[in-house]
Amino acid sequence: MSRPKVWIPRRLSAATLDRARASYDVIEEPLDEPASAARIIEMSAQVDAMIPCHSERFTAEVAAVLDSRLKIVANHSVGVDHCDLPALRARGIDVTNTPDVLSDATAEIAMLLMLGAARRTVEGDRVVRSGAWDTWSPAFMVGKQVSGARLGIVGMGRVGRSMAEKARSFGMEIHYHNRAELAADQAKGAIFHADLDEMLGQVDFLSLHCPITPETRNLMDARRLALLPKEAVIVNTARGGLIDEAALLAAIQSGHIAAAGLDCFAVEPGGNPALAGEERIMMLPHIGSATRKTRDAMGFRALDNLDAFFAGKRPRDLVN
Ligand code: 8YV
Repeated sequence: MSRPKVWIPRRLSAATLDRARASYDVIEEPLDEPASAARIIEMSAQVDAMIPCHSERFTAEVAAVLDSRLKIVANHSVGVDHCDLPALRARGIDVTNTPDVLSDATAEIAMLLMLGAARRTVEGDRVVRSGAWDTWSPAFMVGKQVSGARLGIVGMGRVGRSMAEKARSFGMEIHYHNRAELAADQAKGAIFHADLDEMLGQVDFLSLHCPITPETRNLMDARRLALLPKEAVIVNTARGGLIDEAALLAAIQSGHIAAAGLDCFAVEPGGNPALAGEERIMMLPHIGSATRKTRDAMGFRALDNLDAFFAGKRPRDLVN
């Protein structure tokens, strides 16, 4: 029997590709940019499965014209906002994701951004690197202390809980807003707020870890940013569209928000040039899960889902 054919449009880890080649007929197309809708549609007639990233968009329009040969989209991402899940289900196409395996790597980047934004890292690096460091005083580059402060987490899923775990080791008091209150063994003392607005007034740092949906788009708009205490710090490693970037910039420039750490932007790749002149915003190019260990684990999790599917079983991470 011939082996299933799998399209891998992006440059996945070497270990992932080796394992994929061992089990499947793989069409590798290591693009350094997202595959276009036209390419996705074209490839759907040639393969039984795809392993795309969050950068390949399976909109309702794309789903409607995919070839009936394609049976499964085994994403190399935990986020599935790039996939119209009902539209793909309507075409009989399974969609899977890669939860768990990227939680620690993403929470590490959230910690990095929280610390980096609070302690003025962008400005400090620039001052030393440019040779402009010509003075020192106890009043020089004073930032905001993370240890012992209050952290609000929006979205207490796996990444949010990993962030809470790391923040606890800094003695932070953890607050969270989530669709449902967690059981005590998962909350580990974190304080639940059913109402996001109510939580915002009670935290010094805010970190976003929820998916983007029509309900959460622009979740942190001008009104909610104003609910944070003066000189709060905001961190986003989830999806750029959760924050109204113009409102964030205005809140930073007014001094209401002290700093921000962003790993994701409304427009990616590229980010928001309007934020670039503001050193109190630390920015990274969507690298939350970009460690060798996690990239291998994500690739393997996507392949586990494919293996189950082609063995006639329900993939562990089926999301539609
Ligand atoms: C990845 C992500 O970098 O998993 C997600 O949803 O946004 C990131 O972890 C990306 O999807 C890699 O494929």
